[in-house]
Parts: sequence; C-alpha cells; structure tokens
Amino acid sequence: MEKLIITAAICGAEVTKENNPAVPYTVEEIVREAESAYKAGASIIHLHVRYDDGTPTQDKARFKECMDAIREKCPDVIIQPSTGGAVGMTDLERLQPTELGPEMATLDCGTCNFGGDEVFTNTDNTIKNFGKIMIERGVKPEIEVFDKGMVDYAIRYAKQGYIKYPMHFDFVLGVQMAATARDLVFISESITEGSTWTVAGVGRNQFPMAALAIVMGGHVRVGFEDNVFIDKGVLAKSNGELVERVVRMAKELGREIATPTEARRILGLTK
Ligand code: KMH
Ligand code: ZN
Repeated sequence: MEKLIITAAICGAEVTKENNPAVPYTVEEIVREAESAYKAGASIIHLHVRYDDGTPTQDKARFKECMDAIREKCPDVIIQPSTGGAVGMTDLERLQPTELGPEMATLDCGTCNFGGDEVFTNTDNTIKNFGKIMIERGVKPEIEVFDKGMVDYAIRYAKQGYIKYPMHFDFVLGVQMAATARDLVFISESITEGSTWTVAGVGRNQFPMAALAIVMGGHVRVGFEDNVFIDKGVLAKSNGELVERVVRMAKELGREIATPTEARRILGLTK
C-alpha cells in the first residue's frame, strides 16, 4: 500500500471563529495553521483565504500573499488552492488562484445543496471551462465530489478531454452523500483504474472516514473546513491537532505517512 497523504483543509469559506476561535482569517493566522498541520504530517494544504474580518475571498493577490508566506514556513508543502471559493461567487472570481500556477487546485464536479437555501452551483459549462483552464495552466485538479454521480461526470469529462488521467478524487462525505463504510466502498470502487482518492468526512464523520481510508489504501483530508472538533464536544486547538490524530491512527494501523516529495510522486505532480 502507498504511504498515506494527509491533506489539511485549514480554513474553508463557511466555518467561522464562532465555531472555533482557532479558525484562521489573517495571513498570519493562515500561516500558523498551515505550519501546525505541516509539522504534524500534512503534505497538502487545501487553501481558502479570507480578508482580516473573516470574509472569504478568491482575490489573486491575497492568495499570493498567503501562499508565499506559507512557503516560507513550509518550503516543500503542496499548496492546493480552492476554486470552489464560497457559495455565490462567480466563476471568474473562483478561478483567480489558478493564475498563480499552483501544482494543484480543486475542481468541483457538480452542484450540491449546502444547507438551508444555499446551493453550491457548478454547471456543466463551469466544470468544462475550469477543467480546460486548469489543463492550460498545468494545474492538476483534485476532483471534489459530493456524491457518486459526480464521479461519473468526472469520468465523462476526462473522456471528453476536460480532465487528464490519472485523476485524483476527494470524496466529501456527510454533506450530500452519507458518510458510511458502504458508501465509501461504493464510491471508491467507482473511479477509473490508476486514479487516487482521498476522503473528507464532514463533522463527526471526519475520523471514522479517515480510519476507513487508512485501511482501504485511500488518503485522508482533515481540517477546520470540514470539522472543528478533536473529540465529541471538544474543540481542536489547531489543524495540527487534527492531523496528529490521523498520524497516530495510521501508526496504530501500520500505514506510513507520505512526505510532500512522496505525495508528489503518488499523485504524479510534475511541477
Ligand atoms: N466552500 C464551498 C462552497 C472547494 O474548495 O473546491 C466549496 C468548497 C469546495 O469548499
Ligand atoms: Zn474547500
């Protein structure tokens, strides 16, 4: 089995300091959280950025500032900006960080309900356009899927030339598709041969999904974007604390942790 790639989704766009005071907004806070996750064993930082008051933004300059500052403290970490941004942002806003030529970025492969009246919209044209632009800019997509139909869409887009093989998927479970062992087996067996996958269990699903991925040969995403608790009712002090728990679990289960260099090889990153 390959070593385990841990992605830390340190910030998100929806979670706030009201949910957990350690959620980062400023550049300094974002760097602090990235460094804590990296030192604990994360090889990928999935990045959203905020203005100092916590407002999510896809502003290219703000991304550059945060990415440069993260690289100073975590020189070899893989930085994976979000192109999902926050609900309601335009495609042009969302695409801005891909202009910085990152190694990876997310590519959300469908529309999904985000609670209440919020809908995270990704039309067919949006996805094809994002895929095409990411190929042009040499950015490897992490394909975000919230249910199994989005895997099927991604395979269709790959056949049509909008996504390159081998693909890398992130199964976000517990938003739309349930976070159960049965669902994880089903969705992970639905991807194309040679593809890789990671799982982001949302809320209380974070560590159970991580445990399954560790033994199934997948990879793991944790972080405040998806979950702010280290244990039932106990807020995590940092993203690093969430990563540390996954590292402990992997050790107990006999799976080694990938360094950023090893993660690049596993994912076929060439930049
Ligand atoms: N914040 C969500 C609307 C991604 O990063 O690509 C989108 C999201 C997915 O978080
Ligand atoms: Zn995200």
